[in-house]
Amino acid sequence: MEKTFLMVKPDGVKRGLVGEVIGRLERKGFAIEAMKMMTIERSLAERHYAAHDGKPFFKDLIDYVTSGPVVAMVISGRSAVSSVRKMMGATDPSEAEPGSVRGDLATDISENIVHGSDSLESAKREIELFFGLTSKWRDEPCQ
Ligand code: IDP
Ligand code: MG
Repeated sequence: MEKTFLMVKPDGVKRGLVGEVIGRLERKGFAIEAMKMMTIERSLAERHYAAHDGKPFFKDLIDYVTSGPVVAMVISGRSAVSSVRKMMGATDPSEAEPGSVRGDLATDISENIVHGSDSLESAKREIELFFGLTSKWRDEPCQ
């Protein structure tokens, strides 16, 4: 069993797609371990997306992801990290497979509804960033 971090980004919340995303995860068989709606501070957004610092779209990405509430979640299940990434679809919705969240519901490479951790290491880092190092997460390694 693995845990991963998933976030419905501001465009997904504004478009009323939180239930759609959660429904897909639940029907697949994943469990929601933790969930909260929040508006991200710039400093948290910059840490979360630190790997993209310096890229041409970085400022727009931070503006966008802090532009309204997000719904942040910890999802658990078998091969949750890679499986949730497949369910999200490719970053660019024009390349995302039909049947995926982005393939079915998005057209824009920047406003692409969801974020999901891309590795076990990212999942652990992102869960800690958004949900903190509570004793629960410290005692349960993220895999
Ligand atoms: P991911 O969300 O599929 O993991 P990343 O490459 O990690 O994709 O990029 C993070 C986010 O940055 C994307 O989901 C998207 O919102 C935005 N982004 C990525 N590449 C571009 C781009 O070329 N132009 C504009 N925004 C981008
Ligand atoms: Mg990424």
